[in-house]
Amino acid sequence: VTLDDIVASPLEAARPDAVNTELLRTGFSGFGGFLGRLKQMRDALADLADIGDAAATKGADRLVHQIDAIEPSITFIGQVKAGKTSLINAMLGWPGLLPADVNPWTSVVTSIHLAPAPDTVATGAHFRFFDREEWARLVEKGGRLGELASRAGAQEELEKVRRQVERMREKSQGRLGRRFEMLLGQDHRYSTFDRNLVERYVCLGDEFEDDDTAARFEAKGRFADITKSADLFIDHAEAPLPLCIRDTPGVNDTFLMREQITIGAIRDSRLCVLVLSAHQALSSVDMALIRLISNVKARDIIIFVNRIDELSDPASQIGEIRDSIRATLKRHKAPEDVLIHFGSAVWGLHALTGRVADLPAASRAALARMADNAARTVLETETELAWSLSGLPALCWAIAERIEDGAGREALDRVARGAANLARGVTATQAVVGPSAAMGRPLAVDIAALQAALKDIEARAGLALERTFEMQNAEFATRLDRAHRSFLNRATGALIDHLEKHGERAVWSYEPTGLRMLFRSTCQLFASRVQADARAIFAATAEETAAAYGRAFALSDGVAIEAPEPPRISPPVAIAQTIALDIKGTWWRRWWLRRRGYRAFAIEFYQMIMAETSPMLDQLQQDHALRVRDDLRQTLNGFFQEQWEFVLGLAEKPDLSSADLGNALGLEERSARLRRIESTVAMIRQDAA
Ligand SMILES: Nc1nc2c(ncn2[C@@H]2O[C@H](COP(=O)(O)OP(=O)(O)OP(=O)(O)O)[C@@H](O)[C@H]2O)c(=O)[nH]1
Ligand SMILES: [Mg+2]
Repeated sequence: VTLDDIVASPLEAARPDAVNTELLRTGFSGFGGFLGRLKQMRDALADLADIGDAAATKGADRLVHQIDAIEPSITFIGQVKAGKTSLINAMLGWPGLLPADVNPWTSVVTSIHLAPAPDTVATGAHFRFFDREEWARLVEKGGRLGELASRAGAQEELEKVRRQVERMREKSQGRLGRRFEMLLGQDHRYSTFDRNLVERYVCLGDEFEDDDTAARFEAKGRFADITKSADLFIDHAEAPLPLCIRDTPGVNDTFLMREQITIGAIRDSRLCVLVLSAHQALSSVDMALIRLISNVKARDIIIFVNRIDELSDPASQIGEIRDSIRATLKRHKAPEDVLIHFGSAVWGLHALTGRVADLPAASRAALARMADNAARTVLETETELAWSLSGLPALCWAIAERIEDGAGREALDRVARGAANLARGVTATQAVVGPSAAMGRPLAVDIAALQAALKDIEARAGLALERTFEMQNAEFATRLDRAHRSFLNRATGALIDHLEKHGERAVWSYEPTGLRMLFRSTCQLFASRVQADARAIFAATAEETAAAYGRAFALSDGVAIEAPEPPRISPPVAIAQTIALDIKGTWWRRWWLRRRGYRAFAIEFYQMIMAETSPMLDQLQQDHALRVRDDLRQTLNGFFQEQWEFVLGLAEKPDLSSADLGNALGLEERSARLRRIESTVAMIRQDAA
């Protein structure tokens, strides 16, 4: 069997024709305002490239690339079977795009990259497998749950996890045969995909007892156990701009094996849609979800309560569900003022395909009852009504709004700052080049001195940033450590207190919420200090750079240079990972009953919690802090890249040619255009602010 045999011939590489694209557009039209601003920005840049010299054109090109690269991402997380995958299919107007069914359950973070295009077609897929080391870690330790059980000394639990993992391993080795070992660490790329292909890589699905080899190769989920990530690429006719939509496994994933991966997916997306099931809302088993969203800002979460078609009377029950969700969030100190939307992926999919009449009777009745309640101002068809009540257009609008004033605004602002600097550079060049050209004199700027000055500023700015970061980071480490110790002492103290009051027989448990809150506020403090320091350094850098230009050009009013905005610091989602104290399972009881004597309890408890929480601490000090440092460096480098483009551009014209002279003669007209561009850029920035 070769790889080609494994790849089924594409069945549905293009979207089914029957989809009502008008409905889809109503959802995506929410992006109108943001798109308008992107277009203004592009126009201003085109104009700037037109007026300026080669260096300005290069700078404008770079900024246009930055606009092209804006790909806001949205991660869907939520309860198992809440309908995450179905919602994504409905939002993209492509029923059956991702396998959503009773059986195939998503086991891999799947990123769908949408690119606006005339037609909607699948244009590529990229699947990565775990490497040998990652796989060994999963299997040996059985993921987090196994690690945790082994640390707690819960032998029986550990055995159970081991057996389960062993079975899983045998299963996947059986599925993949001799090629199993070979596949680890590899990746598979395809120039298109269909549902069958995706199923093989991302859905665990049912086990199959079949011995038939052919059936085994055809079976879904063949690679799912060892797939680490999936990226799917789609040209999309209604997509208003490039978007990345991430589907994730339900959070109570077996053995918490992939918890880290889901946490990573949330960190990489600014915006999260938390999908809940209407008849489950937020139940007590969803602490892991609550932990996850607790570390994200309320503005960056949208809750979508799906499956309202299964409620007997959605119109009246929705209010109760909303209240209960808010109460739960409040009780667990999670952000309360989160936007909550309601809807049904099933209604959405039926509306899109014009099959509302085929809905099950109960579902259709619920739709009718809800429609009676909704204020209907215009006569809508049943299809339009179902689409509207599916909550999908409203969800799209909410997503668009959050992107427009969140990640999108930041990306656009970065471009606008670059454009403002570019425009000022062009102005400054003209102020110098113009008059000297008119007088037939060579450019009277000491380029070498200017370059030396810029080099000096760059070196000192880099050093200042590095030093400040080191200082804040050391402080951060100390504070984290202090928080960690104080939690450990408090928890152990509480344990001893319990033992003294109630003796050893009464099982006790301790909430780790306090630790997370301590860590979170330490991270917030670190973030705000780093931001403030970086802002000051960037401002001083811009000021010195402006002064250097002023001197070089002998300009009386100098030049104003826009400082870069410090990068956003992503939320420390690592804090959400499950630790032993979160799991109030049987193993805890057994751990408890096996211990004798206060000393044994206290010491072992301290050690276990220490071992459990240390990885979290490491991740904050390593991954989180180093990411912050990289982002800071990158921002500063970007700023200097712009400056060098400008200065090196100047250096390229030591003597003025007649073309420059011609350019210089159009100075008046150019200045007017420049002022227009500058004011457009300023307006975009003001709108954004
Ligand atoms: N009645 C009803 N069923 C739904 C709705 N959304 C999804 N389903 C069904 O619920 C089942 C699970 O849907 P999925 O979209 O796979 O759910 P998921 O959240 O991606 O599930 P996992 O990936 O396993 O966590 C499927 O049979 C869907 O048809 C809905 O709004 N109403
Ligand atoms: Mg799914």
